Amino acid sequence: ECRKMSTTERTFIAVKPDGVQRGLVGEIIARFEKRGYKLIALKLVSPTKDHLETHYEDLKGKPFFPSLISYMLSGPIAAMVWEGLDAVKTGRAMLGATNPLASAIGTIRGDYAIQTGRNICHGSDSVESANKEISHWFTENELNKYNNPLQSLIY
Ligand code: FUP
Repeated sequence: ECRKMSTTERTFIAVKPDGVQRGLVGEIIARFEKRGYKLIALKLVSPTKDHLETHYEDLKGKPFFPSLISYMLSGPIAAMVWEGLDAVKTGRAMLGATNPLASAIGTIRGDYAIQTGRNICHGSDSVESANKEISHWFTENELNKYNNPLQSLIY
């Protein structure tokens, strides 16, 4: 068995327009806070179509792409960056599967969603895409620096 060492990572997490409209921003933030992740950046934004098409550029050409973009344009998005051990993989695990019906109970989607096209949240799928997404959604200035002593014990 090949086990990867846990490393401190940053991931881009967003509450999509349906999640914001349903009042789930606080719930989603609370789960990341309580798990022990550190909040690096947070803002409510209404991005342009262009910005969203770049965010989802890997999905250009998929039949659902136009409806995905109009869904993402349907209201403000809560954009955030969380940091901590294995933040990318664990963040995805906390969100649940892309299709909420396949998401485990106890995950955000498994607890609050039933449709892929209204799956309330986004999380980066690799460290590489996290870095890309963080710089697409935030300026360097918006990425806060502070020390949290509780975060510093790493086995
Ligand atoms: P994820 O990495 O979980 O965000 O999943 P994808 O990148 O594959 O898809 C991004 C978004 O496209 C999903 F969150 C919802 C939408 N989508 C559909 O609407 N239909 C599909 O079949 C797949 C994805």
